[in-house]
This record gives sequence, C-alpha cells and structure tokens, in this order.
Amino acid sequence: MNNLSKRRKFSMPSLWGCACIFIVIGCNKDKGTTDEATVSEVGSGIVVIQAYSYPAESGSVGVAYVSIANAGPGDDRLLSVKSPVCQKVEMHDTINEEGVMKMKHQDFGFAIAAGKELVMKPGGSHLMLLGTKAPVVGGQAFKMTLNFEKADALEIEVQVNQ
Ligand SMILES: [Cu+2]
Repeated sequence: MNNLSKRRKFSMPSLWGCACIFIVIGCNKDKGTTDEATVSEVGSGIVVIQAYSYPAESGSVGVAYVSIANAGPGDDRLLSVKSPVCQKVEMHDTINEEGVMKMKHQDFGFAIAAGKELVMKPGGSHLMLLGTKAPVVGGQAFKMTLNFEKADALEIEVQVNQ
C-alpha cells in the first residue's frame, strides 16, 4: 500500500474512494500472503483462521484480511469491526462491473453459514481501515474487535505484512 503515500491530499471522501480503487489494483499484484496465521477461538464455534494487513500511512486507508470459520451449529454474521488503529472499519466486497473492479460496502456485514468459512483476500472481501490514526507498520500487529450477530465479540491480533 506504499502507493497511497504518493497520492496528494484530496478531500476525505474522494481520498477514500480513490484509495479504495487503488488498493484493489495494488492488491491484485501478487504480493503473496503470510503464513503467520492468528488463531483465536470462542465457545460458539467461531474460529479466526488468519488475520493480516499491509503497511499504511497515517491519515490514509489501510486494508485487512480476516478469515473466519464457523464451526458452530448455527449460521452467524460478522456485523461490525472496530480497531484502535483507525477511525472506522468498513466491510467491503469486490465486484467486477464490466471489467472494472469496484468496492461494495456491505451494510449488513458478512454472513458465515454454519460449517462454512468466510475467506477474505485481495480482490475479494476485505476490511477497509478508514482514517488510520498512526502509521500501520510492517512487522507489527494491531488489535481488532469482531462483533457477531450471535457469537461473543472477539478481540484478535492482525499481523502487518512487510
Ligand atoms: Cu474496500
């Protein structure tokens, strides 16, 4: 996401919009993913399989990919996400609209059916970190809270890839 730092300051909505598209393009380049998985578990059967991010400048937009398995007996839904590293976390999907990759904000979060996995990845569903409060630095980790429809809220560590 180093490309973000080269962009000039725009008004916030326009910056975010542009950054979003930029991130999709940026992430489609094969950067490889980390093998360092962060695994957490709660009684409801919700298991975080992997959580990683990439470096981002302060006051910009970052991205995080969190993959979650629902090993419980019932369907659940990731309703909202918070992190102390940014002002707001949005849940986005990426859609191909006539050859143009676009972000789609998921107002109702991500459904995770019983026995299924929600796999976030570049070019697919992801978490957008809007208004980063400090630089997101490669090699470090930051906290994130996942709120579900049924399962208890889960606090996880997101590893920042270099
Ligand atoms: Cu996005």
